[in-house]
Amino acid sequence: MYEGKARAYTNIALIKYWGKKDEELILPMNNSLSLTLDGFYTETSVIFAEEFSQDEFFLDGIKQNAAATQKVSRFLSLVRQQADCSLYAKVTSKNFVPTAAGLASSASGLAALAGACNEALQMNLSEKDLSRLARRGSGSACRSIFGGFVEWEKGISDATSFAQPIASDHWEDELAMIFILINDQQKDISSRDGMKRTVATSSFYPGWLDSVDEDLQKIKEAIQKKDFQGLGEIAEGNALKMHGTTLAAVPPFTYWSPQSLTAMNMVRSIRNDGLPCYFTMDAGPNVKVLCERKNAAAIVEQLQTVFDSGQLVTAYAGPGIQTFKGADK
Ligand code: FM0
Repeated sequence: MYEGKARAYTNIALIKYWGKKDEELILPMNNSLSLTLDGFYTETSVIFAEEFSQDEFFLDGIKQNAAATQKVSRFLSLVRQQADCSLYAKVTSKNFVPTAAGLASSASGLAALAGACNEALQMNLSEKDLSRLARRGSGSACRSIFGGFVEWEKGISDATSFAQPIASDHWEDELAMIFILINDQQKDISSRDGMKRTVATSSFYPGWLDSVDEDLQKIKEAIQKKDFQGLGEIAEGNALKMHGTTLAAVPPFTYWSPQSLTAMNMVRSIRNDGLPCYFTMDAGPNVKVLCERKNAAAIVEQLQTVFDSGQLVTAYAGPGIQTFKGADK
């Protein structure tokens, strides 16, 4: 029997990963850059044992169905191949999120699974190789191996596509991200399906690719200069461009709900009133507000005039993956 456990924190991209050039290897069309957060994380234990006759996946205490287990099982098969192991596994995951508002993230989930497997099977992967492995589970997971600001270099092959931390002199510790949790009843289009449809059909997608390298360059300069306005402007603009591409997909779609627009407008108005803050959004209606730590409480207070306090969660920069011996049973 081989067992291991890992905890990985979620990350939010300031320059988005949007589109794959290789679906199987999960090689992205563009580099992306994220901030790992302390607020939301996944703890995953894995046990490989002779006695198992199939892979099993438990999430927050509930045994998962075939579809959810298949994604995990596909990843486990990759690990088995790489570690030369033929045993089935039991995977037990717990998502630590402040509320049940659809914040469970594939980034923290697949990073934690990769870390737990690395520990259990004594694969002794370097952080770079662990990032490559996590990438195969979910692209954004490769960034959750590291804390703080992280860049995913798109690479040209499995060997060259991985994330790395960005030197920042700990500037991220002075920042915060406020989550505005928006629950609408709309059925979600997963990021995987959404980006695939966009790459295949959106006439705006080439425009995305044309400008993303420049955004990346500028945001890295802003990080070096600790220029919060620069960081926020680039991040907000980049998110809007990503979401713009979905409107020209065939069939078109959007992740925005009316409440997302309300939130975006509020961020602009709080900013115009003198408190610097900027928004970003991913493959869902939640809005994330990037601000300086010293202003977070005042911004939350403003947001509370429209949103319930239960919809507002403040997170700060978080650490890289942590691994533990043994497993939760
Ligand atoms: O995080 O198909 O990693 O850079 O969150 O599993 O590789 O779930 F929605 C925007 C994340 C995409 C931007 O995609 O996709 C970002 C997004 P997978 P992911």
